[in-house]
Amino acid sequence: MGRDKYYLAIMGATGAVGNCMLKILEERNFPVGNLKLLASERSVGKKLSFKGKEYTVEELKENSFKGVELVLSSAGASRSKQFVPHAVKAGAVVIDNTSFFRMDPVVPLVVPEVNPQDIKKHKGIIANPNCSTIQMVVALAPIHRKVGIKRIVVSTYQSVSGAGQAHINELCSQTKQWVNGEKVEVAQFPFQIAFNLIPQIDVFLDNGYTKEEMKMVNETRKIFGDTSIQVNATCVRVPVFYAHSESVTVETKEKISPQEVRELLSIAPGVVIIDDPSKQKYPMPFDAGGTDPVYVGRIRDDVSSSSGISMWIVADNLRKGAALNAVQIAEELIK
Ligand code: NAP
Ligand code: 12T
Repeated sequence: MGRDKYYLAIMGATGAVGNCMLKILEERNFPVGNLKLLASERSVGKKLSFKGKEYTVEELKENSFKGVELVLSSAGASRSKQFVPHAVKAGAVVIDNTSFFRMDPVVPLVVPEVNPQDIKKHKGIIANPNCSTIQMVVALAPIHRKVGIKRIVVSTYQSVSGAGQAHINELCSQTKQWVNGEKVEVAQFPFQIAFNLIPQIDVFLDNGYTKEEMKMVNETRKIFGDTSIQVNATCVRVPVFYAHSESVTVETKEKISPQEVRELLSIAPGVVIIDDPSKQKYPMPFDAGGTDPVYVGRIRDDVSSSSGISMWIVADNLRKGAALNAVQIAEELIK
């Protein structure tokens, strides 16, 4: 690549991630020439604005990609399976946000702060990792490089926006129904999410873990290029609109102190430390929503281990967890 402006298409432009992509492309002044907004037939004719100009949404079809150079894709894994090969055949490079291609050995899985070197290995498709994986590896990569990570134990507190626009609307309507003493309607999540926690994201697998949890295991290994890292994840949906939080404990090969971790992370790209217990300063999803960094706080020794560190990691799942990471990959690609 390396030109002034690119013909860009967004698959799933009307969704929570697609919407955020439009915002971020605009904010970062990405060199968009032509722009094609694709979604389901339900959205055909809908107008979305980009840089003050209105664009009409078109139906995603196999022949949607003539002349398109770059595709940002977030219309679900089954749409990626069906349509991404057609985009590649038409000559486009696709940055895919769904889980469909992530573990494909010929597809790079990229977080620009961690493994930008993998971008150039692409054969038409670059995968964006899962939101929970992205924020965790941004914070852990500097520690892994310095002392080596043997094992990660993580519990996530994932906001409803991770599941899409309809789920954001459901937390909103259930909250109103509950406080007004009305019947709470459950349609998107398997159970009421307002004033509740659901310890299941995505489907269960035979090993007793969910698919979301195993994404964190396998994607972390692929991004770090290190299959020896052991990961144990528990993924929980919480009644928060934007930003995922994670309680993370790592066991390192060599001992590292909380102060050394703070020093490493204070110069790490994409990371902001908020960590002052004496002033009750730590990251929270309410503050992280709508912002770009991965926030890290509560950095402390693991009192149960001789070489462990515990921390609390928060980031906006629609931004760094999806749209921002994808646009950063696109920026690297056209450099
Ligand atoms: P969403 O708000 O539900 O949006 C889904 C988008 O896909 C909408 O634009 C929708 O179009 C479109 N779509 C659905 N069915 C379609 C079809 N049959 N043909 C064409 N377009 C179709 O969901 P979201 O939160 O934006 O997430 C979208 C996808 O991105 C997810 O499936 C997930 O794989 C991925 N994602 C990735 C991350 C990450 O961690 N990197 C984070 C969140 C999501 P309509 O408006 O016309 O229905
Ligand atoms: N189940 O892209 O529901 O793998 O929060 C992202 C978000 C899968 C993904 C969610 C999910 C993905 C969710």
